[in-house]
Amino acid sequence: MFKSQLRRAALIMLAMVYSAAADGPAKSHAGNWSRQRAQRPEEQDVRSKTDRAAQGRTFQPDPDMPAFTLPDPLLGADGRRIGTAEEWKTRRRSEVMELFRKNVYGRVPETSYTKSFKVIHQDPRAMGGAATLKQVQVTLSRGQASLTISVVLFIPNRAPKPVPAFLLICNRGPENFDPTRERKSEFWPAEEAIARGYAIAAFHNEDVDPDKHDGFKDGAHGLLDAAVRPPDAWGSISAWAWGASRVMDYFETDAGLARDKIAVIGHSRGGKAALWTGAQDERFALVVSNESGCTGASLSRRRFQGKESVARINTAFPHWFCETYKTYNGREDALPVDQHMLIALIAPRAVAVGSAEQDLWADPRGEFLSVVHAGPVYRLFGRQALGSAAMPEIGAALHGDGAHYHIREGKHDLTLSDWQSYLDFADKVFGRVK
Ligand code: GTR
Repeated sequence: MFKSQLRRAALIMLAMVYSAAADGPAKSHAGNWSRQRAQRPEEQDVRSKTDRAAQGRTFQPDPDMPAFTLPDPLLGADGRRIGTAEEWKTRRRSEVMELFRKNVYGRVPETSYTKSFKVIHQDPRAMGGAATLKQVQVTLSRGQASLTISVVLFIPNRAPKPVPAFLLICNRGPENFDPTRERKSEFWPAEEAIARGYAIAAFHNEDVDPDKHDGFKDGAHGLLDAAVRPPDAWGSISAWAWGASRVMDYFETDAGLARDKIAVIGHSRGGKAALWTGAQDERFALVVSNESGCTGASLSRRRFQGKESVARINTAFPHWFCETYKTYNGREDALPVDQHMLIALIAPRAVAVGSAEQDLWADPRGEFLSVVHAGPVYRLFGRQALGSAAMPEIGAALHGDGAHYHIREGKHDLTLSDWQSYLDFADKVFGRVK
């Protein structure tokens, strides 16, 4: 036991030296996943299991793939380079946003609608007195038509208000965010968040737009679309992101929540939506993508066998993105953006990306490299982002200045250990630990 701890400490030090060497005097460090906060035994169980199996292992080398060049986030459409945060904010950011709207996620129609919030159930003694439960209906209406997003929200009772909060765009069934807590799911570990002083909320993505290709008749599209959908009309990922922003509209009215400390999180297709939410809606202070893969955090230009491609995602899920995106099927190099530019749109706010070792479909290294290549935009704001160009070892995390990355062993999923890693980073982002 003692021996293995020593070995781990040596590896952590090595990784720290390596990451510093790779990218200057960054504040990031590997291995803190297992080093920090040893106080809760149930957490240690999860972490030590991961660490035991993975100790010292790094992610596998890249398979063969065609060479590629990433578009430069700092090169403006007029050919001039962006050199300051001010130039990024006033010139380049909106250009990049527009490229993503036009070519990838589509554009939300400007149709006007009204919104209302209704707390339909409240329990100040939920979770054995640890939390207050609120079930909130966010209703968006246009004429006689409306849609309602059902939000489950727990706010910790024994924490000074207002508290930071996590909002999950839940792409699995609502049983994963059971308000009664009879069913508990690692996908949304509410007790864990509450114990750590965070509010935690979730809504089902299908409340906003059912996840099926029905010709955009139902959900938010049915509510807001014009009779003819242009080639850059929004798809379902964009609709879910829009839904997350409407939940944020409610959060801003809830005095228990710190409106400047709200994180949006999603897994896989929910992670794609979380990134697009955070890119557009600057009210989110932290954006978390768990294994979001293709057209989420991973770089589209990395094309290899076994990884999801633009053609494949557009074929399997023709309703997720705008029509124009399909013109890039098999032509990733022609895209005017790549996904590092999506991460860059979040700068200088905090971003966290997590991968799983066996989730090759999502391309873990491609997810890591997106964060690395968003670095130049973070640096305009004086932030280091990850501060390392080397992937952490399996089971470890890099908590940089503005950005986080971890890779754990195992398969495609959002697990308690992923959440613990994001909560650790949130503690840092929100100034809860040094
Ligand atoms: C897959 C899809 C991925 C990812 C995943 C999920 O089938 O190819 O892009 O979104 O579903 O959402 O679990």
